[in-house]
This record gives sequence, C-alpha cells and structure tokens, in this order.
Amino acid sequence: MMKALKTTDPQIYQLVKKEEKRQKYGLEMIPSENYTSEAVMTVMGSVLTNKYSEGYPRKRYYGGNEFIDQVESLAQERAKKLFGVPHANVQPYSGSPANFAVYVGVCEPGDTIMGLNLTDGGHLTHGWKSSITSQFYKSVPYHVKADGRVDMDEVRQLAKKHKPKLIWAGATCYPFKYEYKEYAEIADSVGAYFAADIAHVAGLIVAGVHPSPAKYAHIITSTTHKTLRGPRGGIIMVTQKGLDKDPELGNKIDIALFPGMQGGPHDHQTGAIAVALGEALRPSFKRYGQQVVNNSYALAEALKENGFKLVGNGSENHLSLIDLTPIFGPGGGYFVEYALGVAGITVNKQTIPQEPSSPYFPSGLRIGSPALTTRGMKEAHMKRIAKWARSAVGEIEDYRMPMDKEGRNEYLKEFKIKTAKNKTLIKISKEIENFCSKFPVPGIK
Ligand code: DSN
Repeated sequence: MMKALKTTDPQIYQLVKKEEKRQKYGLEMIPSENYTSEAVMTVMGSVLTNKYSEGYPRKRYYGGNEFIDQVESLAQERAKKLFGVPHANVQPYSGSPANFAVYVGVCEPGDTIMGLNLTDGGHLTHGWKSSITSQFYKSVPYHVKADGRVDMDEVRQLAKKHKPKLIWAGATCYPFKYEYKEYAEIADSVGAYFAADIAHVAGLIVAGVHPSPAKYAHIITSTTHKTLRGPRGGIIMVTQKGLDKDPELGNKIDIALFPGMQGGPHDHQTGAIAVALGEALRPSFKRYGQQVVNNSYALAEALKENGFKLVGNGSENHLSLIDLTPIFGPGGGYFVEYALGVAGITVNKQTIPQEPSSPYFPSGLRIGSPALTTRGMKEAHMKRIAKWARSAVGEIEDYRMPMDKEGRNEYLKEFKIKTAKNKTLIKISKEIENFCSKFPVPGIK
C-alpha cells in the first residue's frame, strides 16, 4: 500500500514517513493517544472505505450491504459483550458526535444539563461555554475539590436545585476513579438521565482495573482510540438500567445519530472497531490494562520524587496532572509542552483546578502511560522518563508567562527559538531516540 502511495503522492508519502519516525523515536505520553494494532490499521486502509451504508444492519438505504451488515453486527455484539450492555451503536464518527447524539436522544433544546467544568478536567461536550452544547442546553457545571476529586456534594446540591435532564460523568483530565454509584443515586433522586462518558478509561474498565458504570448509568459513551486501542471512532451504549427507564432509549439514540446527526457510517472505521473490540476481549488485553495503571502509578511516584507537584498527589488510572505553578507560576504548561517536545517527549499542556491562567496558556501538564505500555515499557522505564522530564524542565524554569498579550507573543517567539537550540534538550532527545529504538511500534518497521 505504501508503495502505491510513494508513486502517486510522494509529498504525502514523505510526511507519513516522517510521522512514522516521530511516533517510533519519541515518547508518546499524551494520555488520550495510543498505538493501534496492524490488524486494525489494515481494516482502516481496506475497501470498506468505498461503501455507503446509511441506516443500520438489515435496514439500509443502499444495496450491496450484505457484508457490511455482518461487520457492523459483529462490532455491536462485541461491544455489548465487552461492556455487559444490551444495546450498542458503533456508528459515531468520534466521541463528540456520540455525546451530541445523547443530547438529541434524551433532551429538548433549553433543558438543563450538568457536567464537570472544563478547566477542572471536564470535556467540551459536557456543557463548556464555547461548545454548542451550552448554547442549545442550559449548562450547570460542577467542579473538583482542592484534593482534585469531583465534589459530589456540589453535584448533589446543584442537581437538587436545577433538576437537570441529564448528568454527565467523565473527563478529559481526571487522575482518579469515578464514583458512578453516587452519580446514579443523585441522578435517580431528581429523575435525570445519567450518562457516563468513559472515553479515557474504557480500556481500563475492560481490563477490570477501573469500575464499570454499566450497572449505574443509563447511557455510556466512549471513543475507541484511547485506552481501548482501536481506530479513531465512537460508541454509544444503552444499559439495562437505561432500557428499564425507557424501553425506547436505544431506538431514540440510534435515530438521533442517524438520520438526526450523521449520514453514512464510516464502514472501514466500523470494521476496525470490530477488530479492536475483538482484541480487547482477549486475556492479553487485561494484562495490558493492568500494566497501564501500574506504569501510571510508577510514573506519578517518580515525578513526585523528581520534585513535581501532582494534582491530587497521584494517579489511580492512566494519567497524572502536573501542577506547574510551584515552578513557573501561571501559564507554565505552554513552556513545558514545548521543551519536552524538543527533548522527544510528547505531552500536552492542561488546565489545573482553579486555573490561574487560561486554557491556551494553562498552568498544568497531562502525562500518561497507555501508548508507552503498548510498546512494552514497564515501571523502571517510567522512572527513567521522569528524570529526563525533570532535566528538561530545569533548562527552561526561569521563563515566566507574560500576562499582557502584546509582550507575550514576542516573549514566546524568543522562548521557542532559544529552546529549540538548547543543547541539553537536544542531547536528551538523542538519548530518548536510542531508548525508543528498543521498543517496537505496531505497523512501523
Ligand atoms: N481530545 C480528547 C483528549 O485528548 O482527551 C478529548 O476529546
């Protein structure tokens, strides 16, 4: 396949090759990223991409779907088995459309909804002010406490006061386990739907190292490309509890997604999701999930030993959130993301609870273990990485984020030019390159 690309489009071919090299010789530590298997990538690049299949298995608006029907049914069945639910829709293009379909399925425009505030680690689609979800629905955000955990007392009080139609659990950056049982009690007490967005922890749930919301939530949404290690995509599941509340819930959500929001499903994606779910059903996936958590714990401890402050002082899942304010004051995430990038460690800047700066110039850093665990790295490797991270940060720790916009652009330009040439960071990147060459990446020779 790559041979054909090289001849047809050498420019894109070269860029794919460069990205392969970046993925192979760097440390990929963005907690929402992973390396999918060669089998998954094979289906993604297969003829399934040529087909139109609007509708659902055996109820299509196009002919020629006898094999696609089987592919999609297999994906649905595997999702149901993996998460212990009676209904699964595997057509969402990704996590955001999956979440939007939940709104369309259970809410009317103007209804009140609740989700974790974005700068406390929540997701855009759970009602953040710049997401369309807060324009169509009345968003009442809840927060985390000083210890970094969701303030369940606040969730209870807000739910009692605002009587939401829908309550979300789930986050983009949350290092702890979710209190699904407590969410359910609160949602039930006000008659709300409880939706658990498990995008980040889906693979951990499958592995049995994170609690499952299947008994407590009415609806579960997820992406398929994070800890679940599939292709980019989304799933919406309705639990038995959801069907008991409304026997038509599965149907309502299916209709909300198609024809409500999406057109033809991406069949190559559906096929690849089926393969990934099949992989996740194997015992080896349980070992993978356990190692993700072990590695994240080891990394958290090592980061602390190297002088980093963690929100909540640790990690119970696949990620840690570093509070950089003791080193940089507000806005340090920007500097550290860039410097670690030069050193060969890919991470992403992140807001911290009670963020003193802004989402684009935040004061924290999100760092996780799923992708490195796929490459076979273990606890001892995490310790080594924490040391590299500390040395890299030491090179830039005198920078301070200017708060005035005009001064800031010039300052950051200077910072980037100097940091890109920093000899210590370049030396670390060579060491990391050498280190990474010992750990294979699926699909890259
Ligand atoms: N962008 C995803 C993440 O990185 O967590 C959330 O949508």
